[in-house]
Amino acid sequence: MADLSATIAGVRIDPLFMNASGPDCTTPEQLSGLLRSGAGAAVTKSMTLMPRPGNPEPRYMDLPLGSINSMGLPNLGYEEYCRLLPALRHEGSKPIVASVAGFSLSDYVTIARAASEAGFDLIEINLSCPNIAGHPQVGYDFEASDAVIAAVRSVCDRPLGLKLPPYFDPVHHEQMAAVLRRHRLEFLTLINSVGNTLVIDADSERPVIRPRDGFGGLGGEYVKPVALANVRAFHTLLEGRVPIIGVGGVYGGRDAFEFLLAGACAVQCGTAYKQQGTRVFDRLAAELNAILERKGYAAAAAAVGRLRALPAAASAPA
Ligand code: HRO
Repeated sequence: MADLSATIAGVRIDPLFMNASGPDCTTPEQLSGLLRSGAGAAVTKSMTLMPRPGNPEPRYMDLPLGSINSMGLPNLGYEEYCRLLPALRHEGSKPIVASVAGFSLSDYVTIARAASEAGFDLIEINLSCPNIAGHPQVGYDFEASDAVIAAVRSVCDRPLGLKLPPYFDPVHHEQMAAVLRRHRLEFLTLINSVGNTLVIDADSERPVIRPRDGFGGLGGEYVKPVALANVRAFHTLLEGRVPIIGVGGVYGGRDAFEFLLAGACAVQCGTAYKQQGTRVFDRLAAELNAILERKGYAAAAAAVGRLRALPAAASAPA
């Protein structure tokens, strides 16, 4: 059996799989189910200052190769998640990750401080919710991101990380990496759904989800190459110094192995968890273990960032 653990800022995640903040991690029952499952950690739905019912339905749709959502941050509010934490600890010793969202700098500070004081094992600051009208994704504004990171870091004693949106141009990878180098961060989660996509049902001639005229975040197989590229870009630009949790299109052990090669040390699962439930985590671990054993890796950690270069092209005849 290969060692499937990841360690982030001293927090051991074994196996290295967890849910992505998103589907089915809002209620205490859902979080308990994750803690009792084969996942190595559980992540909460992004918590806001006040409880929210979220956007009108339909707001999530399975697609042939993934999903689209515009959930609109339905959650119980940060005070309830902080209050629930001691009871969730009774489900076992797995790390519990607080996902934090905000509509202002002061929201982020209030929630991050409370989550840190409550004792969540990791705190993941969501800078990339694509689905709230009038609130652009913070991660696409480098100055605003810098200010949020500085402010939450100053009130957060627990390991702190960011969940970033996908970037599509190397200039943006470099600009965000420059921001990240200015701060102490224990991890990055890459990537959130690909925001503001539109799926149309040709039969009904309508969008498949209701909120925001059908615009929503795309997940699943569609986004895996985007996610892998972002993991690779930040792993390279930050010289492997900041642990990365990869997310986007993980359905099987082979997908997870690709994320390890790109530079992730742990992996989250969103759409596949939504579609298959908690049993997905046992399958992911078994499949990743089989790949690592077959390839002769004693530990998942040994594969992190080990993407090989293509061999040099043969030179053209003179
Ligand atoms: O709740 C949502 O609509 C949502 C959030 Cl917060 C997020 O970060 N990413 C996403 O695809 N949906």
